[in-house]
Amino acid sequence: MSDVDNDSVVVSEEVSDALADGKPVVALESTIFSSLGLPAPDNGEAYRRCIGAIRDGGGVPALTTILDGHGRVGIVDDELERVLACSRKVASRELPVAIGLRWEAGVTTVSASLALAAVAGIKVFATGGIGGVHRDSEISSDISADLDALARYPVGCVSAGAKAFLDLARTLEYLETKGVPVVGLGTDHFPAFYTRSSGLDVPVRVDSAEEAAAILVAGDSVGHRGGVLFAVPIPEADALDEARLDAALDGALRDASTAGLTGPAVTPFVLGRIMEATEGRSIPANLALAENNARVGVAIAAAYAGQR
Ligand code: PSU
Ligand code: MN
Repeated sequence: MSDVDNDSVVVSEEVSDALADGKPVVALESTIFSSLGLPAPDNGEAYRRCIGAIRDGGGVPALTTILDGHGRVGIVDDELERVLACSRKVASRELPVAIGLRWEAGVTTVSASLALAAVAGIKVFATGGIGGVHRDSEISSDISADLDALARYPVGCVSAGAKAFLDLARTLEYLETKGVPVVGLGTDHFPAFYTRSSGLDVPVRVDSAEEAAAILVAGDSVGHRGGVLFAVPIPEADALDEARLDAALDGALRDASTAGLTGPAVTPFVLGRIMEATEGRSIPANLALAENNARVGVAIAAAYAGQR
């Protein structure tokens, strides 16, 4: 392992060698692979498929997480079980807490992962779906830290949009306010995670990894301070039926409100209820879109490495 700056963030040897050699590297979050994101054994399966897609694309995966009081970028195989079993959520605001107080383990959300990727100098990050503006945010004030992290860290984030339990129109509005480019990859519409379209337009469409990478390269050269959100629809064959899903989402949100949950507990609770309400159909869809995003991520990272 080699250190970045100090030993707060430890970048694995494989990842730091790849970065030094200008090879494509794709950062991943760890919450999606923990019990907060997917039930076992699907979480391990999701991880293996994402890693496989990145390696098949000629890249190096960099899982971000917290272990033994360090922010970690890249793990070795025998550390994986600790990550999969962890349920201590680390968003960007918990990064200083987890490292400063030497938490034994923590799983990073999109916001914390973007922060760690930026520290390590990784330009591309892939996940399933980002957090966003919650439907009741005018009452709860619940807006995911993922959105501010996208505005802050100079990393391209590949996601299948965000789940429709969020207010996607206001999520897009917030990203515009914060100056985050939202780019549909092969689509004119912002995807809604399990379904290919939310019905909302994306402001920009590209049709290749090369074009996506060109936006990142240009961002570097004009001093664009934050990241870019690349929105990739779930593959057609894996998409869920929209009507059935809407019923599941409404039930999940009602249950969350009855349970009186707030803060970081909301999203994992709603995810769990959606899984139950779709009788598990959401899981293969989730794995397929995460793998697809990892595949797109490595293509963008490779194009970025080539253009720089
Ligand atoms: N959306 C999903 N699956 C997930 C998450 C979101 O479909 O696992 C996780 C991600 O780690 C994301 C986090 O960054 O939830 C957002 O949580 P919150 O809404 O508390 O910001
Ligand atoms: Mn929240």
